[in-house]
Amino acid sequence: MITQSDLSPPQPVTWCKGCGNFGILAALRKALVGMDTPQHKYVLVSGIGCSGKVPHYINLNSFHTLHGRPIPVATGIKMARPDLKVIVHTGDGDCLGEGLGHFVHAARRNVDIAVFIHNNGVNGLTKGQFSPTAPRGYVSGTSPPPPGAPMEPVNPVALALISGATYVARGFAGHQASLVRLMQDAITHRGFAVVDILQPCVTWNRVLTWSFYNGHIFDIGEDGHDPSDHSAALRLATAGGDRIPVGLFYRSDAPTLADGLSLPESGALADHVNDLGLLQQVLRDMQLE
Ligand SMILES: Cc1ncc(C[n+]2csc(CCOP(=O)(O)OP(=O)(O)O)c2C)c(N)n1
Ligand code: SF4
Ligand SMILES: [Mg+2]
Repeated sequence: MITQSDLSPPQPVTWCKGCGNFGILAALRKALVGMDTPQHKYVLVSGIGCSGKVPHYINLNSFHTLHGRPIPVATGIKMARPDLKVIVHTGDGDCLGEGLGHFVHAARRNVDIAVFIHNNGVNGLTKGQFSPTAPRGYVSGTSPPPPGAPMEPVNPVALALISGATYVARGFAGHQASLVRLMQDAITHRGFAVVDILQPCVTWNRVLTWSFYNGHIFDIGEDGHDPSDHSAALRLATAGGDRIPVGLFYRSDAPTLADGLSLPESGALADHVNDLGLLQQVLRDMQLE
């Protein structure tokens, strides 16, 4: 229903040559082109970071929000307009640093949105400081040696699983076919869907590179993992070791946040007619006018 040219944006892409974000954007475009939903039914929400620029590079209804805040904004959009498919593009710093509390609570509430984490182990836009997913010992401007980053990283897949997310996957920016499939599944899933996307930052991260990932990742589907088994998913996510599992870890059906809320008597927010007189009265009461 959507064509590639429908999605072409007016702005030129300014990511560094070779950045993993290109793979994520290409996969998103293919995912949307391969689905039945019309273009006007999608809303993209992003935070601040290199990852946050996705809405500028694809022609969709979009909201480029504040650092750490795309998930609450996406939650509001979904509550007001449940007919829309809401997709969040967020960085590892954005989602798991400043926005970590929002991530956990949205998962626990099973908000019906898809969250795609551009996981590059650094705060790319602000010049490569170590992020919450940087490995222990990672050396950067803000984590000099010794010891480099002095703590264990956040594990987005394990965190999503224990927080209550009902679709949890990990993809790789370099594996287009499987990333497209995971994105489509996450978008169609009813509930909080997370895809942790491994994304090389070629400018700042000299550890988590294309060749590192190509040499370490393996597909858990091919190893016979059962995505309905929550304990097995958590064991896989926390196994450690040299090999990095990618694919669908877990999927289940559960009531979403909207299922637990009844509409107010006044009806859905999106159907309200704005009463400017009332707004002016509020401003007057607050002595802002
Ligand atoms: C409220 C707020 N805090 C901090 C910043 C500074 N800031 C901008 S982008 C960024 C980090 C981006 O890292 P990440 O989310 O991993 O995105 P990437 O650039 O790596 O895609 C920070 C700390 C900001 N703009 N606003
Ligand atoms: S700084 Fe890193 S994440 Fe940002 S565009 Fe460049 S390569 Fe990509
Ligand atoms: Mg980052």
